[in-house]
Amino acid sequence: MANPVSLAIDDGIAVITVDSPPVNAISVAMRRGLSAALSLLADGPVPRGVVLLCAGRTFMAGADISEFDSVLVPPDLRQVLWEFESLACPTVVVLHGTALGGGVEVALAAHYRIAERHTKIGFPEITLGIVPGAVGTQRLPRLIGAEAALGLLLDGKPVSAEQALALGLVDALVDGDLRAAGIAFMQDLLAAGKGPRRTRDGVVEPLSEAQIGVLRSKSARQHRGVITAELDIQAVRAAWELPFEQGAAVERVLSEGSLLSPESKALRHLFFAERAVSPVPAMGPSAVARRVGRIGIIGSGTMGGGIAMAFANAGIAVVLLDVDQAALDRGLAMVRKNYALSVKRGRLTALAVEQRMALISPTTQYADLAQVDLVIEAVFENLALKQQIFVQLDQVCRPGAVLATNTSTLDINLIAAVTGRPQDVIGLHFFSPANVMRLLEIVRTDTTADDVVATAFELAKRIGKIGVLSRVCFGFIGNRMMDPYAREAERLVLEGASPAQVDGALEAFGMAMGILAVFDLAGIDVGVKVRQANPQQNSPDPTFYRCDAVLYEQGWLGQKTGKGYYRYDAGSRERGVHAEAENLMAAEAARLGVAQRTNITEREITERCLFAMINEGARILEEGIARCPGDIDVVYTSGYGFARWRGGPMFWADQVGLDTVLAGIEKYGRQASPADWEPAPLLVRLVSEGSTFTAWQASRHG
Ligand code: T1G
Repeated sequence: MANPVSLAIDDGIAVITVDSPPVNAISVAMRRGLSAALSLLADGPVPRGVVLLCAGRTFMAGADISEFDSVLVPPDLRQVLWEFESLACPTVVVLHGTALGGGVEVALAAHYRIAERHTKIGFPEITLGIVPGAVGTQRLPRLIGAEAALGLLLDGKPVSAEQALALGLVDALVDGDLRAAGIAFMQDLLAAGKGPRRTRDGVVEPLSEAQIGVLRSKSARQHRGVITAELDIQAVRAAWELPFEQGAAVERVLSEGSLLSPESKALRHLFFAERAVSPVPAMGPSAVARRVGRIGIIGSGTMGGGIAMAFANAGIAVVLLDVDQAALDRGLAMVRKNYALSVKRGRLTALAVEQRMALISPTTQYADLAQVDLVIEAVFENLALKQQIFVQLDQVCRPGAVLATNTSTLDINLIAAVTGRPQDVIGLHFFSPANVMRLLEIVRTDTTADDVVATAFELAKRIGKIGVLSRVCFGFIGNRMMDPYAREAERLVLEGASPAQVDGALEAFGMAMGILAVFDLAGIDVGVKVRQANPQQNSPDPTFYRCDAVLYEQGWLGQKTGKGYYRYDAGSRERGVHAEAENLMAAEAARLGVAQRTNITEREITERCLFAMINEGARILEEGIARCPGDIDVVYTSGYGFARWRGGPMFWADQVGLDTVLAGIEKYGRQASPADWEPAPLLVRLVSEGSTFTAWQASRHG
């Protein structure tokens, strides 16, 4: 293991440089290197001062997360930092890039801190379900006060260098050569006769319960269902209730416990799954992204308008095409209205809105798409119409332009086939509202070229989205797995559960919104029309989506009509009981011979919905629609409101045990609708091998 830490003496000042690309994560090698450097300094002649900085694009971005699953190898960072803080000469840390988590804890143990002007500084541990573990919860409140400290820990987002300066987290901002700036700062300290200034010697003013309450409720809104916030509060409380070393011992227990929690395992799984979504590195030299300067969008409805905003927000020019001026005017008015809302909420300035609107050029002429580098078709779901559009695109777009469709159900192979350049055709499935939702399904056809896939992934990153690769099938990854999940939710209503009971169980599990409430929000007609247009996808079971059908027949289309699974007062999104609908659905159950039960439990609801979803996930994996279980988890947590602290459906299935999932599938299949409960062959096989989705994935790559 190469030593990433080097030590040099410059004019009597010791300079410790850490160099461990890509992000200087604090690994065992780094802890060893730091410890060795500190021993040299402690044992040898005392330098006048110590400067610590990092090479590369950033200061330490925290502890090495990949080491968290194994027993931590000594030396312990806490001990290293104790020694660092104990040095007899003054010490300064120079921050740059993204100084995060354990990296900031290193800085807190220095006597002084300076930061390059563009540095971001923060504690993202809460997003990983971890309490900081290198005594940050004790030093930070001593440095900046308990309220500001808890604010940073519970928020999880980094602050700017200027904010850090205002908080007293850093002492000065610097520019240019970091090493020179560190040495200059140290020389000024020495000239002014300043010596060591140990954070651990500070005192902490206690917070009132009311102050804690405010921080707690803010965090609860931000990190729903996550227990780490409460643990952070306990740790910081120890900072004012106990002496430093005892407080550090409290933090240690809380931090080590948090590492073992299911919540943290799930969040760490997602950290790596989100960084592994791109298939491009494995594709080799054929996958160099094409250059994309300007893009075209066809259709200025809700979807097209939202997509246009997503690009304009990233500073990318858009040509927005619709059939006539009236449609364009409506579309642009909607975009403007959405931006106005952001201005009202203080998220955007009026000037920024004008700059973004100026990036969107409306047109009714296909000829105006001649010079764009990528086009996204976002008209309504009709194969013939989309094919006709692609024929036109083939005629007007320049050679090498990427031609994308935002379809959510259609066979993109059939769209690609009408062009003379099927290798340039790809699916870019955005989620509504497209300017907000993070997920982008990138759908590769049988003929899409590698560099077109690479272009899509690069573009996703540029507009702040997380791209996940899917192959072509009905509904791709997300909607295809959603279908059996929703099928069970609404079948449970047919069997006697109330919509509130079904949604309540799903929300208690951790879904952002119960699926029946989602249907009301999206419009009951949307799903009904998709099923009417694709009868081959429907289950032969007579109870299949009958509740939706009942609502549709009555014209109860959800929020837009004030009635659906729930009843809504005018202008309100609050769900009320829609007794009339529940009665009609009970009558439908009677007609179908489905006995309504009063003994449906929360457990049955979550198991039926989630096990059905996981079963479909197993099929999707086996068919190669999704590359890996982690990709499915990213789709669900970033596009479908699946609780991050559950890790996504496939990770959750592994935690529950695939044998339990399979036993449930078999049990519910015996209970009713056996045609819909056929276990996926992959699931059966993994259970027979005592395996998991994670192990299956590892075996394919190991
Ligand atoms: N550990 C291990 N690997 C990491 C890592 C980390 N902390 N941070 C990044 N990587 C890898 C990442 O997997 C990817 O690898 C590559 O670096 C580039 O990352 C003791 C308990 C720093 C803002 O949570 O937020 O400190 O895919 O693609 O967009 O109390 O990475 O190339 O193989 O994301 O420029 C707290 C997590 C840890 C920071 C850079 N720290 N990292 O973003 O690049 S807990 C974090 C980030 C802790 C202490 C506790 C971002 C970034 P590969 P990237 P990027």
